Amino acid sequence: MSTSVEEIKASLMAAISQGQTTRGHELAQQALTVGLTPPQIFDECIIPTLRKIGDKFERFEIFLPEMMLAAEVVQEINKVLEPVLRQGDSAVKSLARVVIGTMQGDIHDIGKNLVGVMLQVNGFEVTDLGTDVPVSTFLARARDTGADIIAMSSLLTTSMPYMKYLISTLVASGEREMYKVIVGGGPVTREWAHSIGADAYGRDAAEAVRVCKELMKSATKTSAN
Ligand code: B1M
Repeated sequence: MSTSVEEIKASLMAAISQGQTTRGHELAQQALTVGLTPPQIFDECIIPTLRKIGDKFERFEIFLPEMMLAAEVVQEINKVLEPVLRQGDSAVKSLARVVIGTMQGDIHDIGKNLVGVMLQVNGFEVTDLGTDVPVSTFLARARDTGADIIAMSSLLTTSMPYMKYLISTLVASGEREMYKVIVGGGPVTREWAHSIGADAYGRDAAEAVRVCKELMKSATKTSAN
């Protein structure tokens, strides 16, 4: 990879850390021009930088306003990346219907949005419920839309128990078999997913797409048997 690509990546990471929104927008455009793809920009620039910012926040080296500014830069960068991601949008939306959202009490949406867009691009019909979504809303919208998959994201450990609550509510109402359930987000692990009875876990957006495709294949096989 040429130096200029590395320079653009480094500058983009610095723009996020320093809360420079306009510069972030320009550098995202430059990154695309030199051939970086939106997933590469997320994986190699945005995610590692936000992780570092989170670590600094935890060590009280930076405070909430700085974390908010960094998130604003990423939202701006996303305005450049999302249309490019969507250029590959599958014309046929036939794989399955998904409702996705961030759990109650949690307003983190950068990762959830990325997962939602990647699912759409790969042929899923996605209803994005946004953030701070109560379990009752998740269930009502899953029923209304005839969803096949309920996709839950948590970035806060305090919002994770709502994932468990949603699944136990499905069990209690006799609806558990009607939906495949996938969970993900920073503090969520494969072990947690298993322990609450979810069908699947996605470590990142790419894995979420792969796993949702597998879930739908196994659902077809089961219903055919
Ligand atoms: Co918040 N925050 N934050 N924050 N924030 C974290 C999550 C934290 C880990 C930082 C830290 O202390 N190290 C910490 C949580 C600690 C904990 O719960 N144990 C934290 C905290 C404490 C808070 C506040 C409580 C701070 C305060 O007010 N004192 C507050 C809570 C607000 C609330 O939700 N009620 C808060 C607020 C904010 C901002 C508003 C400033 C902003 C969010 C802006 C926004 O999202 N619109 C923010 C940010 C930016 C972060 C960090 C720095 C970055 C998160 C992010 O977007 N990452 C974060 C630090 C960190 O994550 N290490 C932190 C990039 C994103 C692409 O990754 O979301 O993990 P992620 O998504 C990935 C995968 O996880 C996966 O795919 C994505 C792509 O690879 N994935 C799924 C996600 N969902 C999935 C679903 C799937 C499958 C895969 O299937 C359904």
